Order: sequence, then structure tokens, then C-alpha cells
Amino acid sequence: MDQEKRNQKSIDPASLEMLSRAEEAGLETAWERYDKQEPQCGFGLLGLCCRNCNMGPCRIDPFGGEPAKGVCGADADTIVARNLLRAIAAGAAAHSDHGRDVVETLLHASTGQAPDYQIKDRDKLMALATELNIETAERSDQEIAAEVASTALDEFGTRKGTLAFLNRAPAPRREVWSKFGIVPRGIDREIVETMHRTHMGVDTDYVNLILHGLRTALSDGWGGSMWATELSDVLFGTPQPIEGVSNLGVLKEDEVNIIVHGHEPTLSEMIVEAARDPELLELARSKGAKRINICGMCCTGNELLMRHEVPVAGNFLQQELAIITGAVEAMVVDVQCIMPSLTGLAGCYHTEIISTSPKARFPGARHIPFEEQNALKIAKEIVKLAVENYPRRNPDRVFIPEEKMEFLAGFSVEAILSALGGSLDPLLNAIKDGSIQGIVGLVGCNNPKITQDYGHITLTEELIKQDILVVETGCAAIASAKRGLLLPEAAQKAGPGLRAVCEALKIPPVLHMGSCVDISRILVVAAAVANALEVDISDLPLAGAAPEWMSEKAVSIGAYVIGSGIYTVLGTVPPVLGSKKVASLLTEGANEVVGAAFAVESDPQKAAGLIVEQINYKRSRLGLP
Ligand code: SF4
Ligand code: MSK
Repeated sequence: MDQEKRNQKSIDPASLEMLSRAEEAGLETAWERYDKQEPQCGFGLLGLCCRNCNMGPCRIDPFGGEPAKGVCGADADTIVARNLLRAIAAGAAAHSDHGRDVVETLLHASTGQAPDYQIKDRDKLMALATELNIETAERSDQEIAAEVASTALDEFGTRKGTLAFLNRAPAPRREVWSKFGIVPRGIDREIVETMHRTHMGVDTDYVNLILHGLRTALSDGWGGSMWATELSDVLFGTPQPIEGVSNLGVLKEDEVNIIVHGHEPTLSEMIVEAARDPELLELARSKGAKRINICGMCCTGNELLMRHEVPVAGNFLQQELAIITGAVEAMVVDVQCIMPSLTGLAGCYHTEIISTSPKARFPGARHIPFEEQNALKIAKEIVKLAVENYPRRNPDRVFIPEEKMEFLAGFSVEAILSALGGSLDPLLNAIKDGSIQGIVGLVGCNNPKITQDYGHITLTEELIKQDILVVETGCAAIASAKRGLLLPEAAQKAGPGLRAVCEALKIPPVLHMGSCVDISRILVVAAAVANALEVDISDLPLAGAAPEWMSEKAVSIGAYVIGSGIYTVLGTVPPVLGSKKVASLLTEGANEVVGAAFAVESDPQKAAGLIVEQINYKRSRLGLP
């Protein structure tokens, strides 16, 4: 492949170097598999294919010809809306099931069944207990934690009327949800109802379907994801600004490299602890390695870098490239965003893929079931296996790119407040006087449909130039970390207003707020700003963006972000264009319902223009300069 074609795949030099190595070695990655899929199925791209019953599969002619209806009579609007709803439900389920696992770990830690976990942030536990009206006087931390966890578990079913954290949203937002009947009741309930409504012969009204999609997504953002974040902070500590290093250059030639990949911090936290075990370190030395090097990947990387000085090896499209370095003794995976291709690639090297979750097995991987009751013991077993694998590494096949970059991460809501001196006032004043024009939550994945990291970086740089503070999570945040945008020095790339604020507070113009579930932190900040100004979230100069999104979780995120009143620009097209009515409801009509809508723009420069326009409009309505 010529250099020009390769350069269209990524803007990250480490990825480009590894792609060239992969090509030399005859190894296939997601980029080549994407090329082989082209042209992708037109019905699928437009959302016009239905497989919801066995009279089908059915597809609708996108040009208005025949077939215009499925066997049951469902038309394009119904089929597109139902498909979108099922994607929202899958995304909400993924985030919320992760949340439930964290809740159960807290419950078991507080009842002595998971002895390796402790409550690391007592203040946060007490604050949550107070918020949830849980008695704290004369009770042990364990008793309080058990009741907080049990209250959280109730949120998944239907034993209560609505979700507790909805009270964090400003009153006008809650009124909007009430008026349109989209107040989420239980997290699982909304997901189950989505599956029911989209079954053959149930809900066929596209408006009614989309409204329930918003309700399901809101149960993720203000429910499952928010619980995952809050209770991870209680168990593992609320992140504070921390320095780290990112990109494939964090792998070490003379150390045992273990990559932890996936999403749930319950496992990765224990692996980090196990790697400090003196016996395992001695074993590593006896095998000729200097140290045990734990690195993160994707959102597990974000969870670890937010709380420990664990380097992050890369974002979504770098998982295969990490194995091709030939320097990874073990890639330990749990759930979500783990490519099924990893085991095949690992088979070409000495790398062990170790799956750990009963929910996610990978043919060809070694499975070591992770149980929270024996968490540290199992984590040590996994680390030992990786150490023993070190002598099997073939030094002649090792190639680690040099690229790595320092970053500052760990901007939880609490950390932002502390950087502001304990109150939101400096931020509110900066927004009011125009030094900060607005705030954009820039999130999401990589997708081979877009040059890797180009969407994230171009949009981020354009926005900060316009004095817009950018807060990031997930693979978008890792892209910025690799590019040096998470350093306070990056303020030099910002407009004069934002630059002055960043220099005064010694913060970067792009704040890393965590993993995918931590988008709930962005909701909390948005709600706090709206409450302070006594307006709705939809009145604020805010926007969301997902320039390179690919997962169903991102569909749920997009839906709860607009459901919360925040205009959102997507960089890859969702499969909804097969119905003009659904597309128009999502991009225009939603404004009349939730005060926000989607836009789709794959050119990040143009996306920045759309966002600036929206922020200017919101500022003018608030009477701000
Ligand atoms: Fe076809 Fe209707 Fe069955 Fe879908 S639900 S596969 S449109 S018959
Ligand atoms: S890991 S969901 S690729 S952000 Fe959360 Fe990255 Fe997207 Fe997975």
C-alpha cells in the first residue's frame, strides 16, 4: 500500500508505523477488514432492514419503489425507528450492566464477601448517603455502603417510581421529561420495554418509539452510567489531577508488558495491585525482565489513568496494533470494545489473550474467571501467567514505536471544583464575561470510516481556538492525550479568553473526565451550571460531539445527551436516513420536545462551525456577549 493511502487511515504516527509493520508481516487489521466490507449494504446503512420476525428478513426500497413495506406491513418509518431503539437499548444495557457490577462489588465489599475491596472515598460515600436520605448517624461505613448499594440495586428494577439522580437535573428539565412522558422509571424496565415495543406487531408509531428511546437512554445517563461512576469513585477513589503517559511507546522492551483492556475497573484495579507484589516482581526479574509494566487500553485505560499512574497504550483502533508490537505478554480483557480478531492476531505472537468475564468469552483466549470474592488472588494468577510468558517473547519480532506523550487527566467534578477554588463561580463568571464562550463534551470511539483521531483532534483544536472549553471521555480523550492537548501548555493553542483562564487555573484547555460511563460527570456539571444560573440545561451554551463514534453505547449516549437538552453533532452517520420522518424528528423536531437535536457532519471543521453557531445562539438568548 502506498504511503498516501496509509496516511488516510490515521493521523497518529505510532499507528501509522504499526500499520506498516502489520502490512510487512501480512497481518490484517480493522482497516483492511473495513475495506473488504465496501461497498457496505445500502439497506443496513439506511436502517431499512428488519429481522425482528421470521416472516422476514424484510427490506424497504429506499427510492420509494417496491417493496415499500415488510411482510407484516411495517413501513420505513417504523423499521428505522425500531432499529434505532434496539441500538439504544443495547448501549444502555452495556453501560448499566457495567454499573450493576460496580454496585454489586460495593455491596459485597460492605458485607465482607469481597475482602480485597475497600471504601477509598468515604466523603463521597457520605455525600451520596445524604443525597439519598440514608441515615448515617451512629452507623459504620460498611452499613451505610450496604444501604447505598442496595438503594442503587433497586434502581434497576421497578420497585421505585423514578430514578434518584434525576433530582440532580434542574426543575425545568424534569418538567420537560414529565410533560412528554419520558421520565425513566427503572433502568432494566426501560430496556425491557424497548425490546417489547420493538417486537413484531407492538409499537409502530415512530414518534412514540423515539420518545421511548429517549426514556431508555435517560435511564442510562442519569441511571446506569451515573451509578457506575459514583460507586467506582467510592470504591476506587474519586479521580484528582494526575500525570501520565500515552501511546504505544509506553510498552517496554525490557519489562513484562500487560495490557488491561475493556471497561470494568473492578478487575483492572486488582491487576494494578497484583503487579506491585514483591514475589511477582522477583519472579519477573528471575525471568530477565526489569519490571512489570501494566498499561491500559480504551476505557479500562481511562479508569486506570484517572486513578493511578498507569500509562495508556492507546484507543480503540490501536488494540490490534499493540499485539503487533510483539512485546505484549498478556492482554487481559473483560467486556465491551474488545475486537474478536485479537485471539487470531495473538496466535501469531507469544501474547496470551486472557478473558475474565463470564459475559464475554473469546474462542482461542485463555479464560480465567474473575470473582470478586478472590479478586487479588486471581489477579496475581493472571500477572504470574504473563510473567512466565516473558521468556517466550521473540526479541527479533519486537517493534515498539517511540511515540508517547505526557498528559494531565483526572478531572472529576470534584477535581474541577477544587481547581476552581471550591465553587463554580469562576467558571460561571468566565462564561458570563465571554472568556469561555461555552463548553463542549467531546466523546466516543474510533471508527475506520474516519481517519483515526483526525475527527477528535481537528474538532478539539478548532473549538479551543474559539474559546470553547472541551471536556472529554473515552477514546476521544485518549486521542487528545496522545496529541498533547491534555497538558496545561496546550492552552497556547486556545483563544485568548480560554488561554487566560487555563493559565490562571493551571489547567489544560481540554479536560479528561474519564471513561464512557463518566459522561455522567459531564451531565452533573451541566446540571450544576444550569441550577446555578436558574435556567434549563437546554438554555446553556453547551454542545456534545462524537466525531468518530461506532458503538451502540454511543447511540445511547447521543440520545441521553439530547434528551438532557444538549445539541449534539455526530461525525459518522447513524442508520436512520431510510426514513425522512425519523431523520427530521432527530435533527429538527426534537428541538420542540427536548430543546435539543442532532446534527450529522463528518467534516470536523464544519462540525466546529455548527457548534460555534449553536453556542452563539444560546449565548445571545441568555443576553451574554
Ligand atoms: Fe418483516 Fe415485519 Fe417481521 Fe420486520 S417484523 S421482519 S418488517 S415481517
Ligand atoms: S472504549 S465505546 S471505543 S469510546 Fe469506552 Fe472507546 Fe467507544 Fe469503546
